[in-house]
Amino acid sequence: ASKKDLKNDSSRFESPGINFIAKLIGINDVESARGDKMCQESMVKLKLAVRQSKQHKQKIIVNVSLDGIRIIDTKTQATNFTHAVHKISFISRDVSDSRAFGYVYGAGEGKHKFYAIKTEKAAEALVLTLRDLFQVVYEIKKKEVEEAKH
Ligand code: I3P
Repeated sequence: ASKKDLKNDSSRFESPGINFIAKLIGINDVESARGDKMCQESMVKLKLAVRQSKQHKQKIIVNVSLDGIRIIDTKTQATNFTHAVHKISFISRDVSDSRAFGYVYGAGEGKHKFYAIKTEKAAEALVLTLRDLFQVVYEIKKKEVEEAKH
């Protein structure tokens, strides 16, 4: 299939979605919904905190589906977080670490949280998958609006 076909194919995001092996670096309150500098600063802070704790990072599965991002604990298989696509406001690459990325989630009442994640392989694969998911969700919404007009 061509790249374009894949982009518009929502079936890969249908249940159970796509899984990535990763670790949770940490979660931090941030002041706004977006911003590269804000996310990079938060990433550095969280990495320092987890290193100083001398604990292993929590092993997680990052599940990507039409429901959004699910963070699942590898050991217990419990879902720790489900973050709907429309509440994810920003995706941030880590400029100094190809295996790390983060995203900002709108936690309600104007609160924003940054989730910092270390992936087993290059984070770019997960970032690109998320970009495709956002596109697919946008196209589904657009189609629904158009169909409602007829
Ligand atoms: C580990 C090493 C790994 C790291 C792991 C560290 O330290 O830095 O690369 O995993 O983190 O403990 P050491 O070399 O001293 O054993 P990641 O690359 O996935 O971060 P962890 O303990 O949080 O799993």
